[in-house]
Amino acid sequence: MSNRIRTFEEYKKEYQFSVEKPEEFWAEKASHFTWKKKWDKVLDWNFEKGESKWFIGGKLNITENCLDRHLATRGNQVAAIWEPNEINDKEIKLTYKELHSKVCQFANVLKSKGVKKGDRVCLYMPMVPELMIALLACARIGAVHSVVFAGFSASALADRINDSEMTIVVTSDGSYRGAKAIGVKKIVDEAIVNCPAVKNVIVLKRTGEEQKMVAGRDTWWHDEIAKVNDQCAAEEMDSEDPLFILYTSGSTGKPKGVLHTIGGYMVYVDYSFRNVFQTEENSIYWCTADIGWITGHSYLTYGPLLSGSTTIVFEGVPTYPDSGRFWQVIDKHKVTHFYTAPTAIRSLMGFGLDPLKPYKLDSLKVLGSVGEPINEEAWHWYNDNIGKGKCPIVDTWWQTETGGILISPLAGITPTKPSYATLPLPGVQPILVDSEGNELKGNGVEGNLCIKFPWPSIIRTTYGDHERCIQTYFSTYKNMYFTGDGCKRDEEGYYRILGRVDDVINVSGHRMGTAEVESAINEHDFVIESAVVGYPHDIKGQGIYAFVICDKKGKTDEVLRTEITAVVNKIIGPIAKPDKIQIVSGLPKTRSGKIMRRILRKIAEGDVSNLGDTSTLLDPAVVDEIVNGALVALKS
Ligand code: 7RM
Repeated sequence: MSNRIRTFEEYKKEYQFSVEKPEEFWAEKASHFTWKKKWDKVLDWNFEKGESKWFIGGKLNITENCLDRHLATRGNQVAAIWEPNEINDKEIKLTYKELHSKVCQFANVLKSKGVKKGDRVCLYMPMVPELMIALLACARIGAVHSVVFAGFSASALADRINDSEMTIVVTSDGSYRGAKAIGVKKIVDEAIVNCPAVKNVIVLKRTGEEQKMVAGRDTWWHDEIAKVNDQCAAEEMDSEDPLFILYTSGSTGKPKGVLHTIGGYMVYVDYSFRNVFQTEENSIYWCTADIGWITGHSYLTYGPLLSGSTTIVFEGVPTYPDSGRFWQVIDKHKVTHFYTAPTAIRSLMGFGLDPLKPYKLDSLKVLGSVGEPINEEAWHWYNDNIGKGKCPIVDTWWQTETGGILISPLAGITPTKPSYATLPLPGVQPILVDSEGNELKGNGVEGNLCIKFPWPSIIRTTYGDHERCIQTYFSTYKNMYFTGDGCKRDEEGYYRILGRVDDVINVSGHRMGTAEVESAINEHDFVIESAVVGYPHDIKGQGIYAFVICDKKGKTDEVLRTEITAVVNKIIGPIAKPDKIQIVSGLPKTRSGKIMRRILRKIAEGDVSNLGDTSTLLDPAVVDEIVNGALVALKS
């Protein structure tokens, strides 16, 4: 378990070395793994073409590194603990040996369905151990997993299945989340009506709710595993073969399938996990993210398993049966490392300190935050009441596209600073630029955050459309990866992420393109045009504010709002539900027809005193009408 930085001095040395000799640096990190064949060359890259290749010619299987490699030393150690939704239901613990056996078993099921190396497999499942098992089973046989968060609607699921041409879906009958049982399979059924290529659906029994099984297409997980054994050799994969596709929202168009490859992702996720969290033998690590997001891929599944830790898979929600659930789970399993999102912290803060009283929280050593900027108030509450002032907080900045954490403190090793992600990890070269792409040198500057040199888990492509990958990430500023985030480097050289500078909003740590929400709203028959912006929200970080022009046909605003909300639910899912919908008669547009979002953002924020110059608008009067309507909407 070494291979960890242990002092601030060591960090500085390692950082320096990683910039001077990146290839030597990463070759050494990669040498700690099991390779079937060593790489011929560490790195090839060309940002103009949006290309990065790592450990070229290397052959491996990531599951041998997550599982087989540990069997001799920690086969009987618990790899994963599943904590169910119901507080009184029994947890499930899987040792490395057991997880290995279940992964091989399900890998054989996938093979029996004809799934081959390179095929894409859709996983649409709740937080059950079988999701982790299915994910690793794909990697075992060289299939590419694409997990779709089970909160997405049938139409969002169908879009993803079709975009990456998936022919098999693994799902469950239903799921439990808090007091609710949700039908999952029926959403898959609805989606597949529009996915003619899907030939197989494997259904895990979780809720026992009656299912319509389509003959020749749908089979039960438990029937399938009964037919196969648990021996499955790991497929030999190329370092640059795809490992997974994960869809994420951008500022334009439909969500993109971010593609990561095996070797570089493995090396970076393992290195960043060990160093950021500083786990040790016997650590009990809990990341509360859903496996359907990148955090659940990198730091609930791959990172912890690569390093031989014990990782918790939690099925429930923070507020069920009551708002002490997180703290109860921490005490129950003696969690040492706890990684969650600012939105969860802010929402639990709202319940005061009473829910904490029954719990000691004395097993905790390290706290983490991810997904959005953590405001100072939430940082201090987390630090004082959960960490009791003794646990370093790692505020980890990264993205689906970066694969792993790029800017963060190393727990207990490098300094922390409330609301700052602080310093780049070794191997990461951030650069701040102005809107023309000029480097902002020195400290005490603010600009757009780019990365000027590749790291091993950088995005390889957007599935099926490499041009879009180049356009989105590598063309805004020449020879740099553009993150889409604004960032400040303070007088001491610490980085503070300021939020998105593009038309992406971050609602409870979930990324959403305003264009995506608008296009869902526009599906309502009466909607003529819409404009969506984010606005500050006490718990969610950002809320969704939609300005909508409708042909009302006698309907009231209230009715229209309800109907529009239902349409968004249907097209994307509940996570994209607008918090405010204001029906307007016009939108502020320039003479060339561009919506002035800057003005709408200010109105949504409630900052109407200073809307800037509106004289260039086609119809300046529309602004007054929107402002008046907004004052009413904001009070509601
Ligand atoms: C891991 C994840 C990425 C976007 C990113 C930022 C925001 C994430 C932080 C953060 C401030 C953080 N992937 N973001 N972490 N902002 N501080 N520690 O969230 O692809 O879903 O989102 O999230 O804007 O660009 S993501």
